[in-house]
Amino acid sequence: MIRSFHRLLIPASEEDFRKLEEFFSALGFAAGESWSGRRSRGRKFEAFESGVELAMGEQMPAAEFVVEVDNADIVAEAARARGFKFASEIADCDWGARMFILELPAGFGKLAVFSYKENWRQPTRESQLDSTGMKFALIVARFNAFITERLLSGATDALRRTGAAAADIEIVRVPGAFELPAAAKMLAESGKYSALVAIGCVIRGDTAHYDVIVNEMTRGIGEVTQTTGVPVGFGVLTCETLEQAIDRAGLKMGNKGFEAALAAVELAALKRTLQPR
Ligand code: INI
Repeated sequence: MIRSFHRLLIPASEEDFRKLEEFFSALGFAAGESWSGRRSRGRKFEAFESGVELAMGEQMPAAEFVVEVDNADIVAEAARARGFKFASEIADCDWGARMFILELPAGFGKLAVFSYKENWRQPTRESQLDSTGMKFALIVARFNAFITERLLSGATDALRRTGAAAADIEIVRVPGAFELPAAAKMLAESGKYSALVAIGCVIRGDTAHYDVIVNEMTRGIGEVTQTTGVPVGFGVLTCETLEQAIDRAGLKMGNKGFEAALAAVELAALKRTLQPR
């Protein structure tokens, strides 16, 4: 059984040894075993996965050493800041990576550093924010209309910007946040909509039963998605003060209605990819 595999470099001077130590440490190799005898010493640098790699074909890196990192652009910047010598600048490769090549100190050859632009080892499903052809219902609480109307504008804006037609966006009004789950359930069960967005605003100062309303409404809205399979974007502000609500309805902290509509589009798009028509 093989215990370890290392490429042995024997620098001609202490100074070269030091330069190489600094080079490999700066690139992010983990410190390995160090050893010293009466007339010799050594130090290992480790990488998570290492060994021998065989390759052939075009566009292979012209380097004796090849290192894969998480983000080659960040490592290239760090290498430049330390004055390392580049044999070739960072650039896209036709095999889907970003790569640059460094000259090793003390004439030990070249080291290619690359990162993949996409994580092909761990494919990820990410839906496009495309609502073209989808149908939506936006359920809006009248309570705190000063805020909820702004959230509604944000939500409509998000749907239109992602491709939904104005005629495919229906607006349904309810008295307060407490009524959102029941209305969402009826609309979801109608089977007419790709997704819904629930819009409301509950302010602690306005209600002695804030926690009751918030808990019931949040649980109810979550349950609609889970029981009907129709995504419901959660565009309800639950705030301590009116000022916090204003900030989240289009001022300093964005627009919760816009965010909720994008989330609904993303889930509806995901559903579309999961369910063949
Ligand atoms: N409804 C809200 O949407 N926000 C509030 O802050 C609020 N407060 O303060 O009470 C509120 N109450 C009304 C509630 O949602 C119901 O509409 C009402 O209780 C009738 O069922």
